[in-house]
Amino acid sequence: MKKDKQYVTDIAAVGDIVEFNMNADGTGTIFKIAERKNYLSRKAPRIRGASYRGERLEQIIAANIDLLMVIMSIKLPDFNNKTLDRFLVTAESSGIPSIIIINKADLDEKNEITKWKELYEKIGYPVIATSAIDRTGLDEVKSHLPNRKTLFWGQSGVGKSSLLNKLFPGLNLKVGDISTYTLKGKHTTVTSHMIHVGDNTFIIDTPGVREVDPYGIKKEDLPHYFTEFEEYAYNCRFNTCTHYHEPGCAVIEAVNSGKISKERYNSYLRLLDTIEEDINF
Ligand SMILES: Nc1nc2c(ncn2[C@@H]2O[C@H](COP(=O)(O)OP(=O)(O)OP(=O)(O)O)[C@@H](O)[C@H]2O)c(=O)[nH]1
Ligand SMILES: [Mg+2]
Ligand SMILES: [Zn+2]
Repeated sequence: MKKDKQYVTDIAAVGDIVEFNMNADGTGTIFKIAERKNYLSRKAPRIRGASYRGERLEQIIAANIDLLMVIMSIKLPDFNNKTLDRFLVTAESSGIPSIIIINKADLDEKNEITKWKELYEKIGYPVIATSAIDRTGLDEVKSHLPNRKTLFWGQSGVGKSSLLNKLFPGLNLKVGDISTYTLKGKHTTVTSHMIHVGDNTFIIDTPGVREVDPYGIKKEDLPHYFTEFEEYAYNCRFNTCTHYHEPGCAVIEAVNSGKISKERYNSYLRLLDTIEEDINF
């Protein structure tokens, strides 16, 4: 199996359904991985200090997922919509539905969550403001979980483990100390865990990521993963339009008239740029 899969960092991932043999010493040996209904992945992070600039491997985050909860925080670390869009594009490209959680609502003194909630709900993503401190939004989060395998994913320090501990007392997941967010690169959760929390109900806590570079997305496919572009893209003069500089671009027109948000369009351009530099294809 190791010989077959040279382009991924791990052969099996959390969420996989596997067949294995028990060994005499109590360990197991996987000999078969069932076909995945879906999986979420990204480009494996660059190794710091490495001079090698070749192809980056695919890192599987989880397999067979019913729902992705993208966890962001409004402060500590600051909310960054470009980061959020990278998570959403990754999920769209895998056909996995997403819900956005904006945590640390207790720190939202300037009421910034409202603007982002409006923007993303208009596109069609449910947004839940939460706080692991004062329990805002926890019931709403919980209402989405039954009969599903839900992945909690996001940057380090946003509060994934804290929220799960509050949702399911007794989990006792390790939570970062109060200064976690300032110590760049400190990751409290270090491996992914799937936990059975109810009848046919599973949650997966994951280690925070610093950045998400979607794996295997082609330039011409990127617009499909910004789902609100679709209805306008249909009217672009060229059907190969990348909505960047082409004349007669209906997406750019929609941005100018405020039908598509500038924030989302700028995210799109940034990602398009990243893909162009890519040497994966
Ligand atoms: N003010 C505030 N702090 C929070 C909230 N949720 C979590 N925190 C704090 O944020 C820090 C990081 O929380 P964690 O739950 O460890 O974050 P994580 O997303 O699991 O981080 P990794 O495991 O590194 O990916 C801790 O100090 C928590 O106490 C919240 O709703 N409000
Ligand atoms: Mg954690
Ligand atoms: Zn266009």
